[in-house]
Amino acid sequence: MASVLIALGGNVGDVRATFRKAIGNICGMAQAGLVARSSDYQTPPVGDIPQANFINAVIEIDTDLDPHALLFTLHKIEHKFGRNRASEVRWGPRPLDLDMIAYDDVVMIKPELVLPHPAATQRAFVLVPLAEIAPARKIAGKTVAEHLAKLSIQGIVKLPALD
Ligand code: PH2
Ligand code: MG
Ligand code: MG
Repeated sequence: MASVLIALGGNVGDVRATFRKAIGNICGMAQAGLVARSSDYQTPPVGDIPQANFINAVIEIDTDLDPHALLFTLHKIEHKFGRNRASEVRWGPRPLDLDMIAYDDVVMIKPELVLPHPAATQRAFVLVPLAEIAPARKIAGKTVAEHLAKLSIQGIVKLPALD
């Protein structure tokens, strides 16, 4: 079993409902167990495109799928919830983005998949939810909490649970 961190993001449609369904799909399609799920956070959009605030969250799963099979599964689920990679703008609005942040301690640099996710350690919208569920996990040599301590968390708001 591998321990995998997945970041969820989106800013089109009912994103929190999409997250709930997408997490169910990930567990079903990746034969994965949900180990931990962060709260949902409202986050200001990062990048140059004026767009709505995002919702972000992070989950930890246990799975026997290898990284490429899991990536394929995540892309299928993004597509199911309305993501269209062919027509979307880079860094622009999207209903669902599923990014593999870390797969055990695997280091991989391939055109289709880089592990750990190279930008994750610079993005507060990933590290704030991640610090809620795995502050001591090491990514690229430092803990999540150490990476986060270097970043501004301005504008990031933890949302109350829906249930
Ligand atoms: N994703 C992007 C672009 N900008 N900003 C926030 N706050 N959260 C995201 O998930 C995000 C973003 C493209 O994937
Ligand atoms: Mg992303
Ligand atoms: Mg992505």
